[in-house]
Amino acid sequence: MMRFGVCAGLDMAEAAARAGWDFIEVSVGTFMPSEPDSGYAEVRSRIPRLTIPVEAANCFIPGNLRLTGPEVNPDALLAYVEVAFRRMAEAGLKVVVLGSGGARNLPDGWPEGRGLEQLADFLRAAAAVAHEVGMMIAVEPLRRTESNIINRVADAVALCGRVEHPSVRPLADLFHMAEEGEPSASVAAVASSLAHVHVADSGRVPPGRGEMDFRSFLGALAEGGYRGRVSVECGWDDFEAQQDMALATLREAWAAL
Ligand code: LER
Ligand code: MN
Repeated sequence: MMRFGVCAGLDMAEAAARAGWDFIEVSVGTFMPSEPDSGYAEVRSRIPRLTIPVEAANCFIPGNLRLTGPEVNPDALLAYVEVAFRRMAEAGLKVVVLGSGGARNLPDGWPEGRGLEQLADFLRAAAAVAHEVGMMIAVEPLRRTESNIINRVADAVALCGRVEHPSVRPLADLFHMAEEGEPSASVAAVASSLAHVHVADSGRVPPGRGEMDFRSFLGALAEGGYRGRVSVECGWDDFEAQQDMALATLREAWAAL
């Protein structure tokens, strides 16, 4: 069964619960990994009281903690990752998304091969922590305007192949696929290996407001063996007013398969 969720801050969680989403996806910053436990205490106490589970988080690594280039600091990264995973796992999360275009962007002139090696090294270290707490890391291809490395689903598949750890698997974001000219049906070939999926309607508007053929995308995922989480990640003019149609659009597309 697919689980349909929505990217939303904790302040939007109860509205998302009322609309009937299966889960929400917050940003890793919600867990304040650079802050001591005392600074995180208030947020920590809010999460168990929500009436919707928080199952995923994106924006894993902030832009100031470099993942590639000459300024990578493995100790600082590991310290951040350890706190993030401890707090996310305690809150019940299952998957964290490494988009993090700012942190992973190759500096001018930095060879792509070295950047990939640095990303693989980081992912191996982070995977060990993820594995300990029973979470997955989803490697997200981002359109070229947001990242100059890992732009296509095949790039994420290749990087995960290089890391070779069961806790690190690729993500497919329908918006980035469309921006990079990847046909939505192409996801079928890798669907069974995916850790997570993001969707939006064309132009990153809420599902139901654009031209996207969700039936064909969800059909390709299902055909390829994916049965997991699908998060809506889009811009909202009015979250409360638009989310019912967004969720209904996905559920109807899935039911029509
Ligand atoms: C992150 O999941 C993503 O898709 C980025 O485009 C967010 O800006
Ligand atoms: Mn995304």
